[in-house]
Amino acid sequence: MTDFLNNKWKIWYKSLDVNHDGKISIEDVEESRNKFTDLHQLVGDKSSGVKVDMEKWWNTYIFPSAGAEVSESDFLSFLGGQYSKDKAGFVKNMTDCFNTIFDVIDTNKDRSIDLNEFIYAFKAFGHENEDVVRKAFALFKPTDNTVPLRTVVDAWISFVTCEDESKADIIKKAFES
Ligand SMILES: [Ca+2]
Ligand SMILES: [Ca+2]
Repeated sequence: MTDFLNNKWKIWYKSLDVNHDGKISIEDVEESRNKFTDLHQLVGDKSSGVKVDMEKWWNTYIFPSAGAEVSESDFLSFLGGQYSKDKAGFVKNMTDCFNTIFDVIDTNKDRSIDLNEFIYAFKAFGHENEDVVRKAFALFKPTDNTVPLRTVVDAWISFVTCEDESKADIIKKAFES
């Protein structure tokens, strides 16, 4: 696969290192799901439901086995291996991955992502600079501070699967701004 795609996976890895300690571990899961439920002020069953869904997501799509720490080089070779072996299968897996996490992020279940949901999701993953996140949201050209869920999910899928540098990549641009 191309350097272009490999570099995007590195950005993705960094974005999952919620506590910025250079590795992805169960601590990142704890921090992201606690921040997320706090920001949305979820309580009781709703909070525990979201926490379970988030942990399941990390265990299914990010960790090689449940809760197992993953280094950047492991992460890159894992994605690279899947990609080289079966590109269609990889795209399918990444589609499931982002459909699943955005079902959680869309807390009010209206199949769109509003500015608050967007800001809270980024904060939960350790991206606290709200000005940058607001600029990233604007790249989606929202209407009434809202973007269809599909648009945001498709942008993420393209971020982690598309090796065509000539295509505009909103997520890459967002992380670089
Ligand atoms: Ca970490
Ligand atoms: Ca929503």
